[in-house]
Amino acid sequence: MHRVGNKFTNYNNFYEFSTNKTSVARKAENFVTRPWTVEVGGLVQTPRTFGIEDLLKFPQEERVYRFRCVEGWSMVIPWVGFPLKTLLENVEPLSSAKFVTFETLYDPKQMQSSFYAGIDFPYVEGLRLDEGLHPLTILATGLYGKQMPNQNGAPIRLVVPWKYGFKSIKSIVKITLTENEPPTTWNIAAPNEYGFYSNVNPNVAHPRWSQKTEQRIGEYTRRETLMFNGYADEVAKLYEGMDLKKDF
Ligand SMILES: Nc1nc2c(c(=O)[nH]1)N[C@H]1C(S)=C(S)[C@@H](COP(=O)(O)O)O[C@H]1N2
Ligand SMILES: [Mo]
Repeated sequence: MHRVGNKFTNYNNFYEFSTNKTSVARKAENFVTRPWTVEVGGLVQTPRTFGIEDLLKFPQEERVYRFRCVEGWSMVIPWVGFPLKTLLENVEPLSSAKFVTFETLYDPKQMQSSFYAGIDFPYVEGLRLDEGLHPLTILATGLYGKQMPNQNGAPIRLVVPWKYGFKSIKSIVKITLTENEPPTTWNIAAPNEYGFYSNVNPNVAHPRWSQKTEQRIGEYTRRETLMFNGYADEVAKLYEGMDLKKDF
């Protein structure tokens, strides 16, 4: 298949394939994403395993979002997908569910496993349930009007535009609702560097660099990083009463 090839889709973080951003697309070229299922369960009324074809039947919409990696680079990406809320309502969360957790496929036969990426696999992520139900949170099945390229997390990945990119977990096979805050991959690897919330926040420096500015890929000067990546009007209320310097 023709590979979508431009600087936006060939500059990736997908450590299962490579820790070198410009090698991911080539290493993921033969990644098999059909058939594909996503098992949705845990604290829900009606656990269900969806085939990717079922998920593609949810009404798909285009969402143009800013995307900010914790490393200090950013992009603007036209995603195609649907609100995570649509999927979660379908399985009817129980009132005891407080968090939603996600897991990426880990298949060492397809994913290069001969190097140590510095993180454990399968890659896992999580959100508080109200974050997961927020209308800006989507499951993306494509970008630039095309089906999701392998390197960007085919066939379905999470996109949470007000959080650092590592929360936007790729190639999801499992979604589980839980009562307790779940472990997350980067928090396990370096808890003092990557918190559970990881909201884009120019006022909280990474221990090794400032987060006040960012390099938009393709531009020549750095931009100021915006609180909640520019989505404060929509999401700040989710964090009222929290100390975002402590609960980062
Ligand atoms: N499974 C998995 N998901 C992942 C990652 C990863 O290594 N593995 N990297 C994360 C990071 S750090 C970023 S910045 C984004 C990058 O997404 P993109 O390559 O589509 O721009 O994916 C996130 N999701
Ligand atoms: Mo990232």
